[in-house]
Amino acid sequence: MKQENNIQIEIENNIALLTICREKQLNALNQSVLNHLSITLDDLAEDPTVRALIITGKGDKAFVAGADIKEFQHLNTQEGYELAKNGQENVFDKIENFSKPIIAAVNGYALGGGLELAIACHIRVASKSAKLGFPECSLGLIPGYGGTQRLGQLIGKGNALEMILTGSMLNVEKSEKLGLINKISDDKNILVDAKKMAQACIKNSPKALASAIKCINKSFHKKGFESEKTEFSKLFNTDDFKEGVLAFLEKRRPNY
Ligand code: CO8
Repeated sequence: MKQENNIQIEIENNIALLTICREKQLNALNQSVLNHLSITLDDLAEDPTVRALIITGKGDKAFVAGADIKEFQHLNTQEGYELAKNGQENVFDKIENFSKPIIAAVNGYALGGGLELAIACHIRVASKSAKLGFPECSLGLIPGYGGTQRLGQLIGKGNALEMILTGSMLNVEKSEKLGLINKISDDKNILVDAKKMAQACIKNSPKALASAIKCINKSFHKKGFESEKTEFSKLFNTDDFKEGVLAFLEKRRPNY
């Protein structure tokens, strides 16, 4: 096992387990985590002993509770655009297009950027106590790591609109019914079940898996991703965003 800058990596039986380790911040994604996730993905892509990946969060409370709000609270439009662009290109798109199966083991809150991370993965196993949602509009924002695009692909336009516009958190039963997750697992078995899912994939031909991922991804249009970056970054220059983030930090409801 090795740990580098908030990412713990364990490789066993051809499966790499990546654990995001910022437990006190509910594993919120800061730039350091995203940079190291990007480098780790590049390394594992080249490692012939690794045939599938699992991504999870440290502890039993959160998978990932979103992008790190404290880190982006003072950004302007241009900086917000760059942040979304770098994240999309270096992590989220890389995961979606990874040539080996990537399974999200959703072991608690998967919110905002955390749910975007889970839905960029190829398959999702979630523990019974997990909660999934896109609270960005409550912060005066929208999802900026591909969530406005990938969510509708998974659960359909109507359900995606309801989830993002209401910002409601879903339990796993509802999430499974919508197709947002593939499997529900007992909390204590989540990694066992994620590994079983990975094993079910890697008994198959690696070349065929890579081709299947490529072709399935090709069938979805990508033109909305650019609009997401533009709209997301414009919101950084609004009073609503300032109020939304301040309200979160002051642990109160925003007043729009
Ligand atoms: N960012 C930074 N810190 C966080 C985050 C986060 N997303 N989530 C939780 N934390 C911190 C809290 O501030 C708190 O820190 P402290 O102890 O210093 O006050 C600690 O984690 C524990 O959290 P809580 O005390 O709030 O724990 P609760 O059990 O009371 O509540 C919740 C748990 C419901 C998960 C609550 O923490 C919460 O609502 N978190 C924020 C969820 C959220 O809004 N996520 C979306 C963020 S926006 C986003 O992801 C945009 C994605 C696109 C970005 C693209 C480029 C930037």
